[in-house]
Amino acid sequence: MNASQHSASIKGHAAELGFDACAVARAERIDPEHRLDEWLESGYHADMDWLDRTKDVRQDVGLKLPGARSVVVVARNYHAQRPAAETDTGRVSRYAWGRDYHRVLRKPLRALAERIESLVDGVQTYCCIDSGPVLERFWAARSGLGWIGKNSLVLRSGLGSWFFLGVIVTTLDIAPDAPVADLCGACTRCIDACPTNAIVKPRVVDSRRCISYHTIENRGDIPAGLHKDFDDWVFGCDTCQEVCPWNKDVPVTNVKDFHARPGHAHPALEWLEEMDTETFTKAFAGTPVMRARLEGMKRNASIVRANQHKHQK
Ligand code: B12
Repeated sequence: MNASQHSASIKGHAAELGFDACAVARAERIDPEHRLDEWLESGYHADMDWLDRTKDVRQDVGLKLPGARSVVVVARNYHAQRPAAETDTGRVSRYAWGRDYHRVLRKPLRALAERIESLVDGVQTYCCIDSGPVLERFWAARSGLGWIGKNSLVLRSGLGSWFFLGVIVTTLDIAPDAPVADLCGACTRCIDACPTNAIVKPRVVDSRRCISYHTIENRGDIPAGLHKDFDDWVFGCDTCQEVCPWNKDVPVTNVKDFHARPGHAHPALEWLEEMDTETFTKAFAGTPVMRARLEGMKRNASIVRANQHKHQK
């Protein structure tokens, strides 16, 4: 098999495994044009120090997998219908309504890696879904799986940005695909709609202002000046995706695990406020919400509660 046949075989298997898209890039060191250094130096990572600590590996997959030659990128649609909200509830971002995507995607991604390893003796792979030191969006753009939208998320025609990325770095030589055109055009809806002005310029998010960062990753106090702009978001935020024209008419995912569990798209504020560790674990174990921890969810619920009081006045 040659490099093009490898590509066809891998993409065929990715489709069989249920991935909605698969594309390949040549594994090269990411040059400074990527601007990770600039982003970190600007402090846009807030207190996510792990991004800074791993920046060398993030810019060179060869440090993670010596001899790396190709990067295979896959996408999995998580788009589901938002249930109607009841009163006195908060809003959870779409990606977190069901089972944790790391868990859902681990097996199929591993199965794809095994297929890659089986193509030529001695081939090695490294799999990553979100938590590994890999710049997944860079590789998605470089491989032509999609383009980087002004909200910094990867967009693909037909899928919008409602998909998770997974990456396999491999020593196998696979024919690379070409990047696709940026189709954002003159549109600035995501930048204009961000309630906290976190998109400081096209494709650059300042986490210190991002509702998603504060409600999920921030372990401390949330700056008081931002509270009112949280509106009813208790976990994550989808505003910059909801306004995106490419996100209209995206098909509903066939992954049942990503559909909303009862009460999880709009959890009752009182339920969150009064929750003890046992109830929290029972309700959210195995879902992305665990990342915020119980204290984080209580903090977020109290901000949303205060916002709702203000609306009622
Ligand atoms: C840290 C992180 C966050 C942080 C920081 C976000 C950020 N914008 O960097 C926080 C907590 C805020 C966050 C939030 C969200 N995240 Co997040 N996050 C990550 C993580 C772990 C690393 C991202 C990273 O390295 N950031 C540093 C920046 C510098 O790197 P980058 O984004 O690749 O940078 C691109 C642009 O900045 C661009 N760029 C910069 N300047 C310029 C200038 C020009 C001219 C150009 C052309 C380009 C350019 O260059 C890069 C292109 O490679 C990735 C998983 C991974 N391992 O990659 C998931 C990931 C990006 N997140 C994801 C998701 C789903 C989200 C949320 C939608 C969740 C939610 N609903 O709340 C939000 C979206 C917020 C937003 N608009 O970004 C998905 C995105 C899928 C997709 N379709 O794109 C990922 C890929 C996880 C996954 N495996 O699916 N996230």
